[in-house]
Amino acid sequence: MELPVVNINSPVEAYEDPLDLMDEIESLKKERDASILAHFYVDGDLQDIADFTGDSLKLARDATQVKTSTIVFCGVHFMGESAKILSPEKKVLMPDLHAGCSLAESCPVDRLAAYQAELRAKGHDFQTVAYINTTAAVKSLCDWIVTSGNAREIIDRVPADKEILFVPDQHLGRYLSSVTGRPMILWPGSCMVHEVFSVQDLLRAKRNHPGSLVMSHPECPANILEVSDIIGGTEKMRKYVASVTEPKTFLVATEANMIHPLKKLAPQHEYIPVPGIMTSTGETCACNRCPHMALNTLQKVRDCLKYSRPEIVWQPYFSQAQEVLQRSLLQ
Ligand code: CIZ
Repeated sequence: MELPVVNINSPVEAYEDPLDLMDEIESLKKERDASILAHFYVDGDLQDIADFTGDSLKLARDATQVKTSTIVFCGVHFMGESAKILSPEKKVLMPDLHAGCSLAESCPVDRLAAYQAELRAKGHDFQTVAYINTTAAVKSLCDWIVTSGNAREIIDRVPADKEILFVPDQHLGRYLSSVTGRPMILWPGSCMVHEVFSVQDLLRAKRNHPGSLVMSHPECPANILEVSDIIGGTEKMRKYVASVTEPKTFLVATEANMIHPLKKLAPQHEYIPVPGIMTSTGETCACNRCPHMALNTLQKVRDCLKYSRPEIVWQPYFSQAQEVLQRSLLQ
């Protein structure tokens, strides 16, 4: 079979009918014995064709349960890595291996190793807790992995006599420190999507929609969380809207594709994505969309099934990351 020439500098795909692509994907899935896993932050069409949708905690667990020999992971690179690490016997394909994560990039493995050594040399006795949005190489240097869905529970497992180094999301770390009462040494990373919400715009939107509720992801900075009614990861957001029967307006401060599963689950409500703001110009922008998640498209899902690539390939440091991921997410 002839492989396509991949030009990563040319993101524009020739138009193909989405319904035709969906049919093609359905038959390729059978041919290749594959299941599709899709994160809540990818495009709604991809969530609709997926066999499993969820946050990274649920998808990591789903990856261990799928019956097929191949997984196509629609999300970002660290999620595909976690699926491979927890299910090494499966072939894990990703529509686009360039789908990275600003948080993961903010914490390179060599800088973390140097910082841990510096803290130890200064006499700190600590455990390292990493948000799942990190590379597998970074995970291999950590004691615990948390997701937005299990963070409190995992932090309770860190012995009380140990300090906590939390990487890489300073906002999530600060929030977790406030709710658990555990002081933390924070790595100065942040998510490019959650960092850009403007508190002024949010307060204006709240005023324009009397009775609305602000629902924010804990990756948002403290000034956004302070004016929020509900703070939680994507699974918590879903549970919350499903528990409210009376129609409400929710102002949602997270990746805008999250509106798709919320609408599907609880269509009685109105959901308004909080816009991002471009700090250089002060204008609102579409930066509440993650550019990495947006690299996942129907065409790329079809192509990765057709050509069985690109694939997450097992790396030597995955074994160490496997231990910490299993302990944190599966036990
Ligand atoms: O845990 C995840 O999947 C992320 C990155 C966000 C969320 O809350 O689902």
